[in-house]
Amino acid sequence: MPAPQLSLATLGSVPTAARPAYDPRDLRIGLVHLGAGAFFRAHQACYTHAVAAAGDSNWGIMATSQRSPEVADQLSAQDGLYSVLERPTRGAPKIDVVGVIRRTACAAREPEDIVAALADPAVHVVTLTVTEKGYRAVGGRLHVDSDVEADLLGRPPATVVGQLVRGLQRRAAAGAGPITLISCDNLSDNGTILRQLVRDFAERLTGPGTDILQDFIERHTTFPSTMVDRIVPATADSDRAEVQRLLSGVRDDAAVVAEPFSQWVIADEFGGPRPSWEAAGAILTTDVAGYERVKLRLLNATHSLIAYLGALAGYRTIAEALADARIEQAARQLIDDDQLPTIVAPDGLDLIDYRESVLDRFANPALGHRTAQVAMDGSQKLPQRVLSAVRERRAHGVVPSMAALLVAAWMRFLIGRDDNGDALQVSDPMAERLTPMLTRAAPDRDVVREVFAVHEIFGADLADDTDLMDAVAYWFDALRRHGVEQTLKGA
Ligand code: CS2
Repeated sequence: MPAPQLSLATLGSVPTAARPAYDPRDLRIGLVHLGAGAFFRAHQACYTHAVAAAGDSNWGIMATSQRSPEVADQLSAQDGLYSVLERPTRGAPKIDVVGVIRRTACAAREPEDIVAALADPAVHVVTLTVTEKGYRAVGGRLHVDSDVEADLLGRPPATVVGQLVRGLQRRAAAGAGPITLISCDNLSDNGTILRQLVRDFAERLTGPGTDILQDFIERHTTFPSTMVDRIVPATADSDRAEVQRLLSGVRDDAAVVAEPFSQWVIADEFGGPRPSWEAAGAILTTDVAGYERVKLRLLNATHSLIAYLGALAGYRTIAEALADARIEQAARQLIDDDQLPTIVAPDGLDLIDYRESVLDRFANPALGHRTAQVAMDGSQKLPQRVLSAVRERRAHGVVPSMAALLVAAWMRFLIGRDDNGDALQVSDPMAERLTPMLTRAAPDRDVVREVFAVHEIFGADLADDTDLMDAVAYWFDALRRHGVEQTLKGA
């Protein structure tokens, strides 16, 4: 007999301790989320779950996936229910069924539903986890590619910014009240960037109602910046099997895995009502930029370095890579020598404790977080994780050596073979453009110069920085010729 699948009908069969402390049917939709992947389910949705458990039934979520109908369909087959499997470094995992997702849609299939939901007077907040590339930003401005162009011409919107602006347009016309749009992606100053992109799109629209829209964006829409933090590896079959065991035999196709740690810092700039996320530990503050910078430069940059070096050296997971003393040493050096000097700690945050807690979290072997997962989309991640700090060091005349190693390791990774010659899983929206540059037979300095000329990643300033390019070329050559182990031995 096939195992029963998680749904409202089978919820009674899962252990009481795992069930939500509220009846999901009682929740009204007050929130729309774009990008219903694992990170959202293990992060923002958990904060809203705690708000519902505290008795506030105004924040049911309409969760929308951008391209993948499977995500929306999987969740809707389970009445929006899914579980979060929390895996500590040691000891037993913990499981919770979350019931705050009350509706689902896929933007590629039901774009109209999203636009309509944004105009619903009961909806007050929109959150987004659409990954760095989902914003289509270059240098903080909207990159008007053919998809954005088509959205501007008025088709049902296929881009994230298109969906938001068409929704705001409908909301403005309907007089549905103020709204708050919250980017929860790892971009620095994500709220300011989102506002700029929304403005860029809206300013290109012509025709009746465009001044009403622009006025609505300026006066009734807010864009708080946020810092989000929780390690969420892709769910593996073995995780689903464990979930089924912990749910007393009930199968969950939408389960997600996460570490116990979770942090959410949000700028307190809401246009209308909001869930009391602080009851679940979120920090509402005026200094998000400080936290964002710490997180992107210390956690994410180091994560990327471990991922590229680890993948090249043949390690499957972040924890395995970090257990290699040379890789750990490089990670510590990146933090101490190159990134920490660019950081002013937000009040009350001890940066040394922060560094140690980050390395401890990375070392959690129970997560099985793959190096290939963190290595994805490097062209979109490196600018805010490392290149912004590089610029600051260069302004002080310093060539940050470990940051140069990170850039070189990313380039070496894009070649697509590890140090043993085995194929790597490369996934990057710019790979098609970059890989041919990296694989051509040419001196390392020329290869690095050509890659640095890609302004979308390096800007115009770094493209002229010969000392920095020399440092990157040195590491790139060493990694190519000697591999990670030998290169780090000499570091
Ligand atoms: C990681 C992040 O995949 C990546 O690039 O660095 O997803 C990281 O796990 C999270 O930002 C942690 O909050």
